[in-house]
Amino acid sequence: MENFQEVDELDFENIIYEKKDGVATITLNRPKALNALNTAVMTELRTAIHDADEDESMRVIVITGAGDRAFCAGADIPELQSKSPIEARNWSMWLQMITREIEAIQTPVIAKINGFCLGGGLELAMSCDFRIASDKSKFGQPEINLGVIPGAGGTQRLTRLVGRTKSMEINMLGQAGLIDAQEAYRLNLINRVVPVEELDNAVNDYIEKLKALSPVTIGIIKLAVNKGIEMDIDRALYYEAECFGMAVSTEDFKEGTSAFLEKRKPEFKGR
Ligand code: DAK
Repeated sequence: MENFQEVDELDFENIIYEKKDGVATITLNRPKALNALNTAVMTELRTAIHDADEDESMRVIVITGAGDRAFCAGADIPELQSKSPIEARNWSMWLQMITREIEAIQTPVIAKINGFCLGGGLELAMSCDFRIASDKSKFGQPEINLGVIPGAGGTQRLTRLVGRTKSMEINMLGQAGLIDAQEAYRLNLINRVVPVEELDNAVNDYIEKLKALSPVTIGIIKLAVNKGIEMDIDRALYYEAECFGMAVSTEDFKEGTSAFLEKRKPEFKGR
């Protein structure tokens, strides 16, 4: 879509992008605006995600927020206010496309949530494969307080994750419906909640476990889950069987089964 070209990865101004030991970390870096998402942030985020996914040495992507107050407080409200209805629709479709890309790429993506996770920020986190949060985090879809509705999956992914009862409450009550991390965990919205000082360790724990497994098989599981959930059960099970066949065609399948039979640790190559 026009105006949303990719940027040179070296020119990042709104995110911090680091690649180290197989982990690509993307830090939304507008702490004074609680890391609100504007077009510049999202453009850079998208470029970084693609760079990380195309780099075979990167086994996990972590998305987090700068500072100690927020993962992301949602779409940038001044930018949101400036949009015409057609621009807002295009913007919405573009943001939705990025969340779909996060769901479709092979590399597993962890949202490391360290504070407010609201509106478009929660929508971004919900498109990730794992959500690990500090106990200080707060979650919600406060768009209704602005007279608008979630535009990047808040009414849809939230419903799929927590069910209709709580999705309706969180979406309709807006600011009054914010929930804390314990409640988010109880509702299945996040994978883990830990004291803030243990957040790095909790994320590293997931990273180490993921790095020990086959990246191609992880990618196939992502597709099976994310595509299958939108299908009726017969089609979804058939799709799972197709994915299963694809997994069996990999070198990593031969390695995994051989390692088991030879009573040794597998060495997956991602082939
Ligand atoms: N955008 C821009 N700036 C923001 C912001 C945001 N979403 N949230 C906070 N800030 C800024 C504040 O304006 C303030 O800036 P200064 O006044 O210091 O310059 C600074 O961050 C610190 O915020 P507060 O002073 O308000 O801090 P408090 O601790 O008092 O309150 C809060 C924290 C998170 C409860 C509060 O800041 C807040 O309610 N923020 C707004 C949260 C919100 O409503 N989020 C939803 C935004 S709408 C779409 C796709 C997606 C979406 C919409 C359409 N399509 C593409 C069409 C998504 C929409 C949204 O996410």
